[in-house]
Amino acid sequence: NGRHSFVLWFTGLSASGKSTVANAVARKLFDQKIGNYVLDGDNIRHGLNKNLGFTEEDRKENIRRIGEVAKLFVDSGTIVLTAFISPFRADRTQVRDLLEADEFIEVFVDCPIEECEKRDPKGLYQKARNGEIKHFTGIDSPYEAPEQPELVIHTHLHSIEDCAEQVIQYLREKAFI
Ligand code: GGZ
Repeated sequence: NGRHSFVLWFTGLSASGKSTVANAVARKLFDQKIGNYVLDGDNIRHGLNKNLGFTEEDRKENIRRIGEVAKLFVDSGTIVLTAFISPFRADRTQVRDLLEADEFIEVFVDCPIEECEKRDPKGLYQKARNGEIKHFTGIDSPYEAPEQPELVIHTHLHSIEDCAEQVIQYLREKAFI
């Protein structure tokens, strides 16, 4: 496609649905023959960022590197979707500032922590509650919700399919796709 590429930056708590919605959006884009790539813990934290943990400093560095990688994707003309907690406002702003104004779309996956904790697909919330994991986001490490996200989606109120469609609708309305 001849259009400009951009970053869809999903942010939210662990188990809020970031990766799942990002991958559903990616599939919808592919169905329209729009090339894209999803960056998430599987391909970043296990590779490029495998030397980083979950201290504030490491998370900051995690997001900084992901921002730089996302920028490379945009420069190459590929739409990139990122799915990281990215709990600190300042770090997300830093990525926003790295890109042009129309290249960064912040998507807040706003799911109450009670619901995330109920889902607990990897048992991490339970471990955090037991003190087996320290600095867990939402338990003993902060999550700073976006103040002006381009888009807010609610995975506790709508299906993954509907959430993904809301993102696609936004992209169409704003002529991103
Ligand atoms: C938060 C943690 C932690 C701690 C391990 N706090 O549900 P998940 O498993 O698959 O998603 C979480 C993931 C968070 O990595 P990010 O790179 O997205 O975090 S950040 O943007 O803050 O750098 C969770 C797992 O890693 N995990 N320990 N202490 N999440």
